[in-house]
Amino acid sequence: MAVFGGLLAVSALAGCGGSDGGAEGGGGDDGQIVLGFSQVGAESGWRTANTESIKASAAAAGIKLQFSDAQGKQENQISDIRGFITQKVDVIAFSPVVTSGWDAVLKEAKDAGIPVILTDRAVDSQDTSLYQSFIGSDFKVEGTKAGEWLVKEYEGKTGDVNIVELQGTTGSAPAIDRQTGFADAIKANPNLKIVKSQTGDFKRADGKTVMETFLQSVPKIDVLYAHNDDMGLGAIEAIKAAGKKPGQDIKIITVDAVKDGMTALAAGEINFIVECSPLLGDQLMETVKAVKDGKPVEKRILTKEGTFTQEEAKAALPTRKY
Ligand code: GYE
Repeated sequence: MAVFGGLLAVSALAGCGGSDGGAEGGGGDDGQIVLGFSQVGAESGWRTANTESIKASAAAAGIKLQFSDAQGKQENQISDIRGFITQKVDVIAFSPVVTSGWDAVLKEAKDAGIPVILTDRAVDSQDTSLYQSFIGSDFKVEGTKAGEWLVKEYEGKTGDVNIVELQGTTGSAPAIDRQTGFADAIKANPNLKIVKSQTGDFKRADGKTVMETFLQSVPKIDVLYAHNDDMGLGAIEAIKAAGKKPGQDIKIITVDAVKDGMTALAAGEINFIVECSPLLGDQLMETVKAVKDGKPVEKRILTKEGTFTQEEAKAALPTRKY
C-alpha cells in the first residue's frame, strides 16, 4: 500500500563518506548490513505495529537490526545514536520523538560516515544533508482530512460547535502538523470553535484524564478531535463515565486507524478516522540497502493512506493487518 512518491530531491551518498561495510565500516561478520534503529517508545497501538513492521521487514531483508526503545525520551535517543556510531553500524535510522535538537548528533553521524534515515517523524534541521531520506506520512494532510470531514458534517449549520482537541506529544511532528492541518481546514467556519486543546502524549491513559478535565470545565462539548486512536479510546472511557454517549452526544475524530480504533469506529463510538500507516518496515529496508550500496534515494518518501467512516471500518476490519 505504501509507495515511493513525491520526488522532491534525490541525494546520493557520494561525498558523504558513506560506510562501506566490511573491514572498517562495521557490518556483520558475515557481511550482513547492520542497521541501528532507535524507536520512540511503546506509547500507542500505532507504535507497537510500527515496531513489529520494522523487526519483521529487517528479518525478511536479511538485515541485522540493533533495536533500541527510547521510552519517549529524546536524551535516550541521542545516546542510542551515539552508541550506534561507536559500534560503527552501517546505517542508522530513527523516529525522532520531537522535531528539534538533533543537529549535533546528526553531525556526529555524518562525520563518522554513517548514513541516517528518518522514519515516521521529521526533524527541523535546516541542513538536510544530515540525513539521506525521510520516510513517513504527511501529518498536515492528515489534520486537514480530519478538519474537512468536520466542515462537511456541519455544512449548512450555523450554531456554535464546541471542539476539544487532544494533542499528541508536545513538540513532535505529528502533534504540530495535525494541529495546524485541522485548524487551517476549519478556519473559514467561525462557528467551529476549538475551545480546549491539550496534550495527551499519544497515550490512552492521558487521553482519559485530560478528557475528564475537559468534561468538567466545558459545559457543552460537541466534538473531540484526538491526534491518535489511543487518546480517543481513553477519552471514550471518560465520556462514558460522565454518562454521555461517545459518537452521538460527542462526535469523535481520531488519526491512525489501528485495530482498536477501527473496532470502536465500526461500533459507532468514533465517527471518523484518518489513516496513518505504521507499516514502514519494507520501505525502510529497501532504502537502507540502497543507501548502503551508494545508490541515490528519494529525500522524501511519502506513505499512502486514506480515511474511514463507520461503514468503511466495518468493511475493512476483517482484513486489517494492524
Ligand atoms: O500517530 C501515534 C504515535 O508518529 C505517526 O505516534 C506517529 C504517531 C502516531 O504514538 O499513535
